[in-house]
Amino acid sequence: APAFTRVLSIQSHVVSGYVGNRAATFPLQLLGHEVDVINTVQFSNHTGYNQFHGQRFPAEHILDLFAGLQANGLDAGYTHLLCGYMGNSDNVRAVESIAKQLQSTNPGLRFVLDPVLGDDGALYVPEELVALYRDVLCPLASLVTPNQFEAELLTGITIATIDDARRACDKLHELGIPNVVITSAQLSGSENVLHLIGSEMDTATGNSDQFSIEFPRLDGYFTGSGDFFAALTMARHASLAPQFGTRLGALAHACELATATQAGIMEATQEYQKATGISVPPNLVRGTRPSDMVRGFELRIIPSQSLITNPTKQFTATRI
Ligand code: PXL
Repeated sequence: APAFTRVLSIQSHVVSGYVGNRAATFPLQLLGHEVDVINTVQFSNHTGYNQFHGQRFPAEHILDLFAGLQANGLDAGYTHLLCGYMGNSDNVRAVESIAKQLQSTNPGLRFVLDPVLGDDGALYVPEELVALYRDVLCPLASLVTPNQFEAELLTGITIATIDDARRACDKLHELGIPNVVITSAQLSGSENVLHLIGSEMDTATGNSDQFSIEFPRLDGYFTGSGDFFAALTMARHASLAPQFGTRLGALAHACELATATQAGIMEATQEYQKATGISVPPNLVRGTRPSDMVRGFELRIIPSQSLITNPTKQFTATRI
């Protein structure tokens, strides 16, 4: 029987489109996990559009919703906490408090942390969040999914080679995190491919299973793909970890499956963007956004949902 998991996911909500909880909830549910959702913001659409309306919720609102769950004993069954974009230090502190309370009720609770700080050399949160994530949230996490820039910020290591990435993983393990996934790194000499680098540490023996997965770099607009990928990796790892027990290898297999889905969804999204005449400048700088976002820029998560349960691509982890 599949492991029964109940996830509390604390992320953004958008009315239209797929970022934050709107990118994370569906793949988790489709893969069989129960998901409860706390929204940190409610916006009409993601912030890359010309305009967005809505509100950021204060940290007290997030803590109040959690207190409501506690008042009814609804916090007792969580097996996982998943967090994405927090945006400010009050929200990071609220998540710290929730993670600690959940871990005191259930010492086996797994905290999956996507340390959203920025991308491609640009921070999109206040700078003080780097130290807060490193010193306050990372020590509580069982799985982290930084991108290359975030891993560099958290470790102080510039990642240009596989070996740099391995050292960054080791440094993240030293913070107390057993499962590390650097979700995409542009390594020197690898023009059109990106590397995922993962490392699973057996905390009892100190042995680690380190691996890389190469995948194609696509041109297109993929806002929310990091949120989607973190949820997919979490979902696959939650199902596989009990099967692997004390054996290493669950993280690598989870990343193979998550990458296969991610690559398929991104290809479908790119094909749709091409078919609808949405042009991607050939010299698009990753992280930049078009001046007139339309619905067609959103990830094709729903139309290509079969790729979540049954990815058609196959990726294989190489031990490094
Ligand atoms: O992680 C992407 C994301 C999450 N939440 C909100 C966003 C974005 C990207 O633009 O605007 C509100």
